Amino acid sequence: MSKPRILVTRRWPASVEAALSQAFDATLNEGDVALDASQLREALLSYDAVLPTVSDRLPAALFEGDAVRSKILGNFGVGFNHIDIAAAKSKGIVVTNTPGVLTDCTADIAMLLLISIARRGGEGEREVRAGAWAGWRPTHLVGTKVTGKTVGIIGFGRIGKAFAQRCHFGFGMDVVFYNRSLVDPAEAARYGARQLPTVEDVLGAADFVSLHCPGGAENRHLMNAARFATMKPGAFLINTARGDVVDEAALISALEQGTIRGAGLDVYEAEPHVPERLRALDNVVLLPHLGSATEETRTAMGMKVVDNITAFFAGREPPDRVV
Ligand code: 8YV
Repeated sequence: MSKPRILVTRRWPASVEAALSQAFDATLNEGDVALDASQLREALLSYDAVLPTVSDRLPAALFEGDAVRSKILGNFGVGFNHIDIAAAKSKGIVVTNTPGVLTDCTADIAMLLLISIARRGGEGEREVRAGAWAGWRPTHLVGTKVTGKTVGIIGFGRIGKAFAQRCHFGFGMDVVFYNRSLVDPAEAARYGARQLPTVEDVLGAADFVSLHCPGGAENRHLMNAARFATMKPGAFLINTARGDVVDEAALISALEQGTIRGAGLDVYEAEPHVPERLRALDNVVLLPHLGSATEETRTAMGMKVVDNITAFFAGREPPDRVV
């Protein structure tokens, strides 16, 4: 029997690409250039499986017609809001993701952003690199103390919990969170956290608000102008979830006008585009979607995709099926 034809849309860790090439008739993206909509459409028509990343947008239009050949999308990542899940489902296409393996590294990046923005790490680094450091003085780049402050988490899933644990047990912070379903208080306490009833309650209590909910229609612009206005004066926003959870234009205005004090961002509404007005601000730390970017995690993510599509083509249930 011939091996299933699969398309890997970007370069993946070498060990994962080797495993895929051994088990499948794999086409690798040697140049690592993001595919455009027509290339992705072509891929769905000609491959048994497409293995997309967050850089591949797969809206409903790409699934239209009867000619789609792909039976599974093995998404490289836990978030899958770049794929129109309803359209995939209507075509009987299975979608899998990679939960669990990127929890710690993404929580670490949220922590990095929290500390950097509070302690003005980005500004300091830029100053030293520019050769502009004029020497130590008591009033130079004075930031905000983290210990003892309140962090408010929106979305208490795996990553939200791992972040809560770091904030409370590692940095002595008070942790409150909003989650759409009720979390057992004993479970929340294991992560050093306490649930509040509404997003507004969390925003009103927190010195740092960190987003850990999924992207997509349900949470689109959850953070908007009205919600920035309910944040504590001098509070900070951290986003390692998805860019569309934040109304970026409203965030920029809130930062420019001092409604909030600063933001640490790893994700943006139209990646890789980062608005110039945002880049012009000093009170932001901006990372290029690094949440899961460690050798260990990217390899583990890839191996999860291998497991998922291997199970699928062997007629077994893929372990991480989302559709
Ligand atoms: C991944 C992420 O790197 O897994 C996710 O949801 O946001 C990132 O950590 C990205 O999705 C890769 O496709």
